[in-house]
Amino acid sequence: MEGARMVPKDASTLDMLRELERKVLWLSSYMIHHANHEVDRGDGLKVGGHQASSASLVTLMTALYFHVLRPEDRIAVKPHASPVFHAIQYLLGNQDLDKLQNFRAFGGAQSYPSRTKDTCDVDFSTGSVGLGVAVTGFQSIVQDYVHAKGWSPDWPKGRMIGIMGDAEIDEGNVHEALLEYWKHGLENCWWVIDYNRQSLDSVVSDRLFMKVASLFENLGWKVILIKYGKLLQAAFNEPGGARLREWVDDCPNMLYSALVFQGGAAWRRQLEEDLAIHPDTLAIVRRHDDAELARLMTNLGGHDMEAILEAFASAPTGQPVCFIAYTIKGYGLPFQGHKDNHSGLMTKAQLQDYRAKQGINQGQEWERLAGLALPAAQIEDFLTRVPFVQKGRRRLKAARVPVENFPKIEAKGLMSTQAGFGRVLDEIARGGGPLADRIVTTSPDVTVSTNLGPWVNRRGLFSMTSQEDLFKQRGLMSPQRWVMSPKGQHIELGIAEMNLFLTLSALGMSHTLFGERLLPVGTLYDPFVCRGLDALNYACYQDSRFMVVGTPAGITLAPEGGAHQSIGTPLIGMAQDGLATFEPTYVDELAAIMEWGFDYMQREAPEDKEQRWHRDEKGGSLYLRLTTRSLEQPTRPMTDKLREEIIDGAYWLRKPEPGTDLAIVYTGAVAPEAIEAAGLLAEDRRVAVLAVTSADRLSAGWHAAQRAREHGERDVRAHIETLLSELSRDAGLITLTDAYPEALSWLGGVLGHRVRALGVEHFGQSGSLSELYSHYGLDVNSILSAAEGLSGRPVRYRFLQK
Ligand SMILES: Cc1ncc(C[n+]2csc(CCOP(=O)(O)OP(=O)(O)O)c2C)c(N)n1
Ligand SMILES: [Mg+2]
Repeated sequence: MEGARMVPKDASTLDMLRELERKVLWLSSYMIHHANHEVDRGDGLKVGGHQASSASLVTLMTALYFHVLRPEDRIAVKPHASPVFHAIQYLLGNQDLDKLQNFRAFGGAQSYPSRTKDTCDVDFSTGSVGLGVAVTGFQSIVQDYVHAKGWSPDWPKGRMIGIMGDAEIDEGNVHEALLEYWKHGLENCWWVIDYNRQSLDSVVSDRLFMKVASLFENLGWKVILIKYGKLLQAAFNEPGGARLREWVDDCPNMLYSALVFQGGAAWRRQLEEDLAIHPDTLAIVRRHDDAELARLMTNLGGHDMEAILEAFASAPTGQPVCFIAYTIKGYGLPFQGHKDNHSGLMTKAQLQDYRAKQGINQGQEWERLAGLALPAAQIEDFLTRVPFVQKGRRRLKAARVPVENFPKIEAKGLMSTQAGFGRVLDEIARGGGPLADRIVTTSPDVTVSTNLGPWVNRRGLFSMTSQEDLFKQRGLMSPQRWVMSPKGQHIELGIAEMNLFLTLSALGMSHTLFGERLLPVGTLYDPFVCRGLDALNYACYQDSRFMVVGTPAGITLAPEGGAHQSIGTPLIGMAQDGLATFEPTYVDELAAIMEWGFDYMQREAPEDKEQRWHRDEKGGSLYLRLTTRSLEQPTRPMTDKLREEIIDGAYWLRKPEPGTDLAIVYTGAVAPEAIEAAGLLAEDRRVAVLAVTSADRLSAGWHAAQRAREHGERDVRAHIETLLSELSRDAGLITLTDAYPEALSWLGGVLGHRVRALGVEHFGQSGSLSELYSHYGLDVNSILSAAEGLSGRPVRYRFLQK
C-alpha cells in the first residue's frame, strides 16, 4: 500500500489502477464501517456488511470495471462484494453518495446487488449463492439466440460475467448449469472465482478445488489460474526459489490463513523452521524485512494488478473461461486471513489508523479522490475515458410486441386445459406475426408431455448448429419433427428444473440487457416447481418476465401417485411476489388469460404503483396451473365482462338469488364436482356457484383495496368484495380446490362468511380419479356433507356413502 502512494506523475494505466484499487478498498470498507458505527438506526442492531469478503475482490473488480469491461458486458457480482460494486459505481459517477452513506439502510445501497432495489446499473441481482453466477451462462445462450435471429444490430455481443465466491461451487445448481451449457455450446461467458479458500464457517479444501478446475476443463472451459503475483513469481526465479514455490503450494490453507493474519514475524518463524535445510531458499527469506516478507508471502495473483491484467488479456474467445484467482479474505485489512473474519468489522481505532495511512483527513472520508497521489484532473480524465461507461446507463428498452389477432380457440366436447394450452400455442405458431416470432418456449425434458410438441414442430428447436430430423430424413413416421437450427424457437433443456427457471429468468431480461423483447413460456410438471423454487423466486426478484406452466397438477393426475402430486403450489403462486397465478377450468378461460398475459408480461410502471393495486400497471410474470383432466367445455360467448372477471380472478357461474344461503366456490379441475353437487343441493336450497380463475389476483386485489381505503379512497372495492356482497352475510361458503384448502379458505375473511374449505391435506396415493377425490374429500359426497355441516339441515339427495 505504501508504495502505491509514490506513483510517478506520468502514471501508466497500471499505476492508475493501483491507485483506484486503494480507493475502492477504502470506500467499500468505510461504507460498511459507517453503516455499523456512524448510523443510528434506533434498533441497536449491527448491520454487518462482510468487510473481509468484499476486500478479497477489490483488485479483481478494479481491474475489470476500470479497464477490462466493455458496456455490452453484463456482470453478476457475488453478494458480499456489494460494497465494492457500489464504491466503483460511485467513482464512475453512477452512484449517489447518499446511497453509499445509507448502505443496508432503507432506500440505500442494497446489501447484495439488486436489479430492482438498487438505482444504479446492476445487471444481475445476487444474494442466493449459485444463482447469480449460473444465470450468466444462460444469459449468454439467450444472447446467442437474439443475435441468431438477426436482432440487436446496434448492441454487440458481450461477455456474461460471474464474479463469484469459491463456496458457490458447492451449490448443486452450478453443476447442473455447467452440464446444460456444454450441450448448448456456451461461448461468451467468464466466471471469475474469488478463491479466498474461505466460506462462512470454514476453510475450503485446495485439493477439492483443483478437482473443480478439471471439471470445468472437462466441460469445455478454459481454466486460467491467477495464482502468484509478480513478487512471488520473481522470488521463485531466484536460486532456491523452486523450493519456496513448493512450500507455498504445499502449505495447508489453514496454516496459510493463520500466517496471513499473524504477519511478518510469524512468516519468518515458520519459514526458518520449515526451510532450515535449504539455505538458498532461506536466503530469499532473509533478504526481506518483516513487512517485506509479509508482502511477498501474501502476494497472491488475485491481489496483483499486473498478474490479473495479464490473465484477463490472455483469455481466449469462442470458449467460456474460468479464472481462479487466489485471494486472501480481508486482504489489506487488520483481520486479513483470519478464519473467523466473515462478519468481522474493523474497530473505530483500526479504522482511524487505516484512514491516516491512506492519507485521508478526518471529514474527507467520502471524497472521491482524497488521499490519492495522482493529480485529481488526471484521475478524473481517466475515469471519464473508462471503456465500461462510454455508453452511459445500460438499462435498455424494447418496444412492446402487440398482442393482436390472438387465435380464437373453438373448444368443443371434452378437453383439458393442458391440451388447450398446446392448441393456443399451435394456433399462434400457425398464424405467425410478431407475437409468434417473439415467443420462446423452453422445457426441462417434458416438452412433449406438457403439450409443447405442436409448437415445436412448427417453430423448431434452437441450436447454434443446424441439424435435420434424422427420422424425417429417413421417412420414418413420428409425430415429433424436431429440426434444430439458429432459427428455432424452443430451447430444450435437461431435466434440472433450476435450469428451467434460470433460463426463463435470462430470457425474460432480454429486453433490458439486449434491447430485444422475448416472450418466454416454460413448462414443467407442477410438483417440480418446488425443485426450482429458489430460482423462480430469483427470477421474480430480478423482475424478469415470463409465463410458466405447471402441468399436470394436484391429485388430479391420480395414477401417478404421491411423488407427482402437487399440493402446495397454489399457495406458492399466491405468496410469490411478481408472479400472477391462475388456475383456469376451461379452455376459453385459459385463452383469455394467455392473451392478457402476453401483454401483462410487457408492462412497466414506476415501483410506487405496486403499493396501491395488484401490479396491473407494472406487470409481471405468470404462473398457470393446468391439468390433464378432460372436461366438457362450455359453449358461451366470451363477453368483455366475462373476460375481465376471468382476469380479475372469479365470476359467478350461478349467481346468488335472494334467499341463497350457500355458495360453492371452486377453482380448476374440480369444477364438475362443484357443479354436480350444486345441482343436487338445488333440490332443497338455493345454491350459487363461484368459479375462481385466480385466487392469487383475488387476494392481491382484496389487500390492495383495503390499503386504498385506509389511505382515503373510500369507494374502492375489490373484485371479490363486489362478488361476495351479492351473497347474504348468513350464507355459507364451501370452497373446493385440488390443493391445500387454505388456497381458498381465506375467502371467508373477506366479508365474514362461514367457510368449510375442502382440499387436499394429505397425499401420496395412486388410484383412479374418483377413488382419490373420494379418499381425500373432493367428491360430490364430500361437498354434500359439507353443506349439511354448514347449514345444520340435512340434504335431500345424497350419494350412498361408500
Ligand atoms: C443459497 C444460500 N445459502 C446460504 C447463504 C448464506 N451465505 C452467504 S455467503 C456464504 C458463503 C460464501 O462463501 P464464498 O462464496 O466463498 O464467498 P466469500 O464470503 O468467501 O467471499 C453463505 C453460506 C446464501 N447467501 N445463499
Ligand atoms: Mg470464499
